[in-house]
Amino acid sequence: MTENSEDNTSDIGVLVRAVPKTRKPSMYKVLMLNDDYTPMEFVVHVLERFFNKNRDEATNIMLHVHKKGVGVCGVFTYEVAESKVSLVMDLARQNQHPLQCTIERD
Ligand code: TYC
Repeated sequence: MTENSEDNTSDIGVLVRAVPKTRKPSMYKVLMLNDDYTPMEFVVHVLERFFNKNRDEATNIMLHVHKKGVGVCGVFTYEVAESKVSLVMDLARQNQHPLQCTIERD
């Protein structure tokens, strides 16, 4: 076999897909909403526990939400984003805080 690329008479037949079969999943932001009652420390705890933020990152996000009204906790696939929202809202409800979060297509 030579290195001549136009001579494919002895090539092994390998099918190459023209288009990838898989698509990248749509991503979703989990948004945290401000309210007047949820303690700041609880919001920081939620961001550390469910969004893997360190204390400084969690404090910055919490303060952003406190001042601006809304902020991004993270970006996930739909199922993971929905699961995070459920975990946050369940813990808030258990502690009688009105904390709300929601998802938005990224
Ligand atoms: N605004 C609340 C307070 O003054 C703190 C807070 C921050 C609440 C972020 C919710 O998503 C929130 N205690």
